[in-house]
Amino acid sequence: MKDLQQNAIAVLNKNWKDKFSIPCDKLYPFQWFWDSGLIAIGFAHFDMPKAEKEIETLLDAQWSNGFIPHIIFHTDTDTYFPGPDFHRSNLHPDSSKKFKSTGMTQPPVTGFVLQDLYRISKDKKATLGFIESLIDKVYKNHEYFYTQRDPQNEGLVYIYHNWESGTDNSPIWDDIWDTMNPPDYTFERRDTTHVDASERPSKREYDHYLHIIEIAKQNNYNDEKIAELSPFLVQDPLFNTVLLKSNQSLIDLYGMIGNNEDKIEQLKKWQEKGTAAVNSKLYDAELGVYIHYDLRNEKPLRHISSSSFTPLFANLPSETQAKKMVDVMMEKFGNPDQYLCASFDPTSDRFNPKKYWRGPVWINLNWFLYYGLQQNGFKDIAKRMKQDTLEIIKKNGFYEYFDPRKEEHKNGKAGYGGYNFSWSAALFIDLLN
Ligand code: 9YW
Repeated sequence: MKDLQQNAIAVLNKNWKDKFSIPCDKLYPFQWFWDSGLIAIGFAHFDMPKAEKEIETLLDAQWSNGFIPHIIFHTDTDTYFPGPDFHRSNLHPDSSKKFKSTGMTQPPVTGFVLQDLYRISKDKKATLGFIESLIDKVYKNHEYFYTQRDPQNEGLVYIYHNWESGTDNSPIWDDIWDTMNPPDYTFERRDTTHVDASERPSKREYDHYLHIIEIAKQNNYNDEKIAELSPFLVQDPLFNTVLLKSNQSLIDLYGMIGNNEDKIEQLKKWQEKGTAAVNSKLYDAELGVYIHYDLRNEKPLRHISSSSFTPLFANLPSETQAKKMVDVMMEKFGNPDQYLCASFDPTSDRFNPKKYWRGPVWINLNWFLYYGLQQNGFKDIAKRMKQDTLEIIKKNGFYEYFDPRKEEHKNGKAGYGGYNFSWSAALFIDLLN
């Protein structure tokens, strides 16, 4: 494993571009929000200045309203579609004057990442000083979410695009696509020139993705208009868990820094309300797990995905809920012939073990679940989650996603998508240490 750790370090150093990291070569040549945060956790184990720079660069691209974009286009390249000329996020009056970016966001990992840097740091004082220098930006990002992304003041924030979820091609979104009928756009895909098309979304799926952005652009990315008009408006359990976990981290970190009582008080209010709302609105007692809610069409999306179990990561479930949820996880996803944890219910007919978010194992989701299980006292299952994660990387390398079926791993060709993928390397390092 120690050799592999050296390989992981080499992957991160190779994907480092002076002040930020790319998720992987060719397929994803820019900086992505949640990738950046998770990558910083890996760097923190062996190169704290790079970890800090990664976060500094990310926050440098923050808009004046507190919003942080999902992709920051640091360079011009035509190997990625849709690029900055399609997104045109500068239509929004508060957008960054310094960086080109998309006009959508991603799971707000920054708060808990700062706390992870502190956990890993060997020089706590210096790291706390670093955190103090930019924690207010993260607070402002949370304020953006609670004031602009919660139209009914429920304590839950919405996402307006599947690319905001991070779980971009989940079968859950099929329910939303059924409610839409976008034009048949003409465009040139780039992803399928780098990766086998069978592992990526279809042309028709891309039509839906682009259509939602067209509507946002027609309204200059105005949040109120998006809440009113976007055909995709979803309260996502993973996204809200990440926000609540980060809230808790900000409370802890402000507590350590001192003199921030007002902010702590506000964060606690968001925290209380959000926790109650996740448990009442997003918990499905019959299924025994957390699910997504379609705010546009006012209906629950009753599917089980790896996101369904992530509230463990922010300690949101009660003991009874947690127990039930882990039973469901083991019953549906825990088959000994499969690695933990498939990204979508392996017993569903929408499950596809090779296709992008429709079944494959993702290292970041396994990492959330490992810590969630561990924190909630499920030590044995946490151990299996960690061992499975390390083993699939050992057998295949640092791929973007992996086949959950063990038999596919015999010849070491069960890794799919991008290769030498940064967060797979970064979180591997964190799990090893
Ligand atoms: C895309 C970069 C991103 C991740 C997302 C993942 C994928 C990008 O890659 O989306 O172009 O499809 O779904 O979570 O941030 O690694």
